[in-house]
Amino acid sequence: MFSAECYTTRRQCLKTDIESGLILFLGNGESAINAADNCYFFRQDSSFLYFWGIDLPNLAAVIDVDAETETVFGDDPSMDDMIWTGPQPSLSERCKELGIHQSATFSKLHEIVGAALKKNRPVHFLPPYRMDQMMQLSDLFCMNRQVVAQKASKSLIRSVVRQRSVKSDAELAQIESAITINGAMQTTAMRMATPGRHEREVVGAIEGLAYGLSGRKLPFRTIFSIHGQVLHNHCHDNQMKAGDLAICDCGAESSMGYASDTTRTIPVGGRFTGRQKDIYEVVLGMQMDALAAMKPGVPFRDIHLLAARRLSSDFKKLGLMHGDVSEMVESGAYALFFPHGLGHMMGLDVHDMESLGENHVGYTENIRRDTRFGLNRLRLAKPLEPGFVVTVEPGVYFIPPLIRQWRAENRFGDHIDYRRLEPFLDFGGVRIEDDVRVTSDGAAVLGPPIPKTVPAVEACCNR
Ligand SMILES: [Mn+2]
Repeated sequence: MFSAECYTTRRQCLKTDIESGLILFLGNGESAINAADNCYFFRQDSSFLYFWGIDLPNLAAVIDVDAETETVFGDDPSMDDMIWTGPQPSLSERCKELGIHQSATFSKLHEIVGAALKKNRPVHFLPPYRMDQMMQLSDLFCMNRQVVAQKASKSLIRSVVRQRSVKSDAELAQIESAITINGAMQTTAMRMATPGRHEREVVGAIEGLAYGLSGRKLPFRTIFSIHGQVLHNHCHDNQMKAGDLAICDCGAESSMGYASDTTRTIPVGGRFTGRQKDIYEVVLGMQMDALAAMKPGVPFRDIHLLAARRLSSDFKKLGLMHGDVSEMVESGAYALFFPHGLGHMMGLDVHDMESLGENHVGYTENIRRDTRFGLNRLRLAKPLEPGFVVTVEPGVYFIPPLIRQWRAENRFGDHIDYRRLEPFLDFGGVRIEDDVRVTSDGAAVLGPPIPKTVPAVEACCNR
């Protein structure tokens, strides 16, 4: 954990923004797999972790802005618990380490919240995303689950987003440590992507590596697939053969729960074919153009469109698209090959703060979500600020059902040469992703470099 002062300062900023009433945080509980005592790996709620620093289940916390008190609610382990879990420090001891002066049993939470509601004092809380949180809120507010979920506080969301969006040096160090692990995962995948192996052997090895290095589970499910055109492909049963192209999109968590999220595209057998190299260079060019243009004040939507422009002009050179490049971008014709957003914020969550609402995190009053296919999936569109950490993950995919549908409608027939796409129907996809920090005058890829150019990836595969 960070210093007590760090958490105290973060909570102080909330109090300044919120001005009056209670601010309620619900930590995560354990989550049963198939019986109450057999649980998934525990993951604390990221905002709870950010403001309170306690990585344990079944806690809640309240800031009383008017009385200037901060209290964590939870129950100390009983002797019966300790037989199974071993001796644990008491909640009040943990709180003291973190600069929190008050703790109370969990049942006390009902009294505190109930008393505030009776006096019509505002009680601010973040949107619930787990059923147990919804039920707790429903109990505390004596309201139906759906009704109470809609009462999440917009001003609290705004305040939390403002703070969590800008990463401190200590947070950047955590993210870089997660990327260091991620680099080992990627280079291991490159070396293991050999003909005859099953995808799951690679996945098992790199996920084990992550756990061994950080002692934490993954920030999201690994994608490792020779069918990269299926964007979130979680099937790992294919046997790889020479000439396949495998997309490896994976991440690790740092010791304090910060995420990394990188993607590399790997030639099975260690050599890209000529055609694979052509498409790979397009995607690399998209990423390079994006990285060069990122700086404070520039809307990330413009960076997305810049990548789309590079795709369009390169595809024109390859003879797969025709016409005016600006029109290909403006019309959305490019999105046949790049149907997702260029990136997202990253921090304690891989899609940082997504539980607070994507539009609250990535959009503003002035920059609203675009409805065009492709752009409508962009998670982050607003102007960049120094200290933002975002992923930059352009991709090019040949998605057979989508190509067939657009071809049948002759959609963007002026721009897309469907006849010349025919040989690419079995191509798969290419994605390249790095985690990037916005600096005072530009942007910098975080962490130690992971092989990325065609020669560097081939060299690593053959090491
Ligand atoms: Mn990503």
